[in-house]
Amino acid sequence: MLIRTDAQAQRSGTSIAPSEITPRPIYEQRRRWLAAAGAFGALAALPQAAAAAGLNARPSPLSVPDKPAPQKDATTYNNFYEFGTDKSDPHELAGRLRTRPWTVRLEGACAKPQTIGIDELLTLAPLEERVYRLRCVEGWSMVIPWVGYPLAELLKRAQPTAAAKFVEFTSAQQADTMPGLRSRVLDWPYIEGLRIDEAMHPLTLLVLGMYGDLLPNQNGAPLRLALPWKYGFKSAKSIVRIRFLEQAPMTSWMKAAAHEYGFYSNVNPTVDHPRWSQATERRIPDDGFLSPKRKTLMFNGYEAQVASMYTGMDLRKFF
Ligand SMILES: Nc1nc2c(c(=O)[nH]1)N[C@H]1C(S)=C(S)[C@@H](COP(=O)(O)O)O[C@H]1N2
Ligand SMILES: [Mo]
Repeated sequence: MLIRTDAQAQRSGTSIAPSEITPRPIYEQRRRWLAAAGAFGALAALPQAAAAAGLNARPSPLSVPDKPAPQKDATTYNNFYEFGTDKSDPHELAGRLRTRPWTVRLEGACAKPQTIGIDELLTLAPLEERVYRLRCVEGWSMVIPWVGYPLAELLKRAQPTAAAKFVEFTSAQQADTMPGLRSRVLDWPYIEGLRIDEAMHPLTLLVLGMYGDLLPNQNGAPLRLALPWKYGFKSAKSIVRIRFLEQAPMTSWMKAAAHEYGFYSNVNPTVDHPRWSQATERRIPDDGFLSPKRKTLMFNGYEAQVASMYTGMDLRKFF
């Protein structure tokens, strides 16, 4: 069965079951047909598009109007250092990543520590399609239609206590499927962190899919974050553990180079990375190497929604 109706989903009590997810080749074929029919560019605007492609997701008012990158670019130009440091490594090498069974452990400063399986995660809250800008610290950006729901929906189930001031995210470490782990470029597993208010912010998305389908391995299957006002590396992929902490966690990138990667890492065109200017960016795939670069926006264009979390903070010091 390729397309599930709402009635069918209701009868079985779930919005989707892993066995009913469209096999990749069929999905690719449908994508090509959609592209040929000219429907591709209108994806974000079509309420039925995500449902027809595999996941039942309603379009979110928090989407940006920017045109999403073609799926091909978003799935072949990636950073996922567990598979290597080249942009082509993740899509060439992530195929062996085991994404089923998969559980996420919630622990630390919370009243209800628990382990949740991926199938339950897929039905925990209504799925939304959110078109977000992703700005990589290396100076490129992409627009991606994610499918997921606010991370807060998951976090509140663990009932964080008053001591929970920060949240730590740990990515999977599968020695036999992740060739990049053999390189000491980062201290594994990949660890990221947020302040609790950032983690609970309605823009912070727990991502389970993109382009209307489940996440491809190279994009962080089966679940990752999308934090559109922060540099891309804050959006940890293939998460297995979420820990509530009293102190800020030490992140992998801070360990690797604390003067280059700050804990906050909010997109800020006025604070440069030592090796890359953050004032401008190249949008993939629209901006070629010869086109003029476009200006990077404060908080990546999400200033109205997030600036109040940082009032009174010196953003040069807390970069
Ligand atoms: N576990 C893990 N998460 C990660 C990374 C990584 O190397 N390992 N790379 C980050 C970086 S630098 C970016 S820009 C985004 C890229 O996400 P995308 O491949 O879906 O575009 O993932 C982030 N999440
Ligand atoms: Mo990045």
